[in-house]
Amino acid sequence: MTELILSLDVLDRKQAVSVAESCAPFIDAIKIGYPLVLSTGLSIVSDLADLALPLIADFKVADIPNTNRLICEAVFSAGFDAVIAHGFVGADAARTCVEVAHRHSGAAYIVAEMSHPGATEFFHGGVAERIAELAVTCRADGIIAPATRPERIARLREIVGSKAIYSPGVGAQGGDPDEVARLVDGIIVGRSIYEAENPGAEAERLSRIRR
Ligand code: O7E
Repeated sequence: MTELILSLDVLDRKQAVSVAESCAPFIDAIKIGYPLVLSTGLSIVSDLADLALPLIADFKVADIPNTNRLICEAVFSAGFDAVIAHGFVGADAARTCVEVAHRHSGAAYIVAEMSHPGATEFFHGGVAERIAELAVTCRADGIIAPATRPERIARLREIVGSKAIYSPGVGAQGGDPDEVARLVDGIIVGRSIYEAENPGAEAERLSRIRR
């Protein structure tokens, strides 16, 4: 079954908790990134802990190995269950994120290719494929691949095999959930859910589409 991951990119703590609570019965995890953490601080993690859903830190970690280690240690100490890191920084830096995650019994996912139009400038021409190979070598738990380009997901699937592929870009960015859900392990959805009049109902609708 394809998972549904809520991308909770709202800026207000009350709204974040309210959206998460209404969606909780229909989602498999919550992805939290800079917009929410910079607005509320890391205490948002404890505010969401009662929902008992995995919390994924989308900090797209992209630094030297030592700094990546410090960031990932802070992520797992804060209570997150998984971290997202960039792979273009090289195997040593990416592997550090994976090692810290696994030491904390968590998961680490590597961004192989991004979903926005400009991503083709650098990720195409073999780079995304090399990052996907790196993710396999570094024993990452999975990769991030673009819902806006299903053909690219299929290509990256050839490289990562049964490793998880999580895919943002459904809805607001134009990706078709029906088409993408068949190719990936989880779709990551933000605005289509949290900007809906009834976020819980939209999450429920998407949860039915994916199965
Ligand atoms: O377009 P939305 O509103 O459904 O939100 C998509 C979310 O996924 C948002 O947090 C954005 O930062 C993130 N994202 C992409 O949209 N494209 C990418 O290529 C990568 C990500 C991302 O989350 O990367 C780590 C999973």
